[in-house]
Amino acid sequence: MRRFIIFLTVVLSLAILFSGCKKKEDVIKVGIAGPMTGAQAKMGTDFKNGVTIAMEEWNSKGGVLGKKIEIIVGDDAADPKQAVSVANKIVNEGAVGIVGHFNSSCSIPASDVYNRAGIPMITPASTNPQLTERGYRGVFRVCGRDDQQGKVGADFIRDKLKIKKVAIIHDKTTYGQGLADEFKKHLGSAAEVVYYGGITQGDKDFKTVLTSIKEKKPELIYFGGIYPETGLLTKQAREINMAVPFMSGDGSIDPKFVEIAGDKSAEGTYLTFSPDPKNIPAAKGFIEKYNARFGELGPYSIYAYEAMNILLASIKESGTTDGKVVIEKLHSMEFSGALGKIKFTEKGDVAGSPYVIWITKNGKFEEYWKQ
Ligand code: ABU
Repeated sequence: MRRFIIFLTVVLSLAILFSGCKKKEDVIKVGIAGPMTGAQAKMGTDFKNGVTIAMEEWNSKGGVLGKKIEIIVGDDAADPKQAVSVANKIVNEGAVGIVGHFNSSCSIPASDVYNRAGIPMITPASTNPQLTERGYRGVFRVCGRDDQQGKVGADFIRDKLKIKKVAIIHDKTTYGQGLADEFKKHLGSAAEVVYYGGITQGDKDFKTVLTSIKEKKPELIYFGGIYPETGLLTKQAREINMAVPFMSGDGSIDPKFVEIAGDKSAEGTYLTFSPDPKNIPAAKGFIEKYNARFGELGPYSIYAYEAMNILLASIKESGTTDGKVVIEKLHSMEFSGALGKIKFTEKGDVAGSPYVIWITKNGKFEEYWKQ
């Protein structure tokens, strides 16, 4: 009897072990990380929506390498510490690659985790140059960089607006301050910077800093930061009778900015961002699908969709999920998809990423100026 119980225990243990192994091999898991909660949750939701459409399209065609794709959603709440925990969790759950994160301040520390695990990471939206300047072979982005974006903003001020006095505010984050500094550097002596200083992300009342800026009579206020603060700064500037135009970057070009600022306050705000995907013929199918299912496209919805497609295409072409092989495939392939042709540089940036100036008009964003 004792022998039979031991035999049964061994058989059951092996059955459990093998059923566990089989389950592991049945699907290919991809991590998707960004702020799913908190003030910037709109961006995380846009990521998730775009990636979900890509995953469903691939799964409807049989998945990749004969396996269905599953996503592991990680919420970093735009917080660098949570981003590292989320990265570890995603790696431990067996993800073979990552689409994320949103904030550069999250992507940079999280990339240490993915690099150690030897899996590729493609961010749809983190634009701080430092992300791809640290020599990590497996770190990629499908968006541009803030050294490109800050320069276009400064060129616009100098060549088009011909403004001579600007105030510069940033949100003290890797992205916000980094972008403000790039803008300031490229502006050089073309305009006088009458104010330069930081506010704190999450604060709600900026009237003290705006009042001191008002006294310096800038012709434009540049803000390096994300839409919740851009919205409040613009709204509160109008409340203290400052009609001065605002300018910001890709972190602010979201309908939420207008919702927070109000149509009238937001009117005329300049924003740097990549060209409108509505003008890319290959993006049409995705945009229609997205609109029907999730409503208006967010700025980075299509970038998240394309990051997922690129990751899965590189796995397919590699014939394996082995991170080392997939990473080299990402470096060597040219991808043709919803954003047109994408080829990564040695650093993992997109070769030739153009920025244009957008303007806010009647509560909507439209392209306004390009070099
Ligand atoms: N690039 C927009 C905001 C995300 C980030 O880079 O922090």
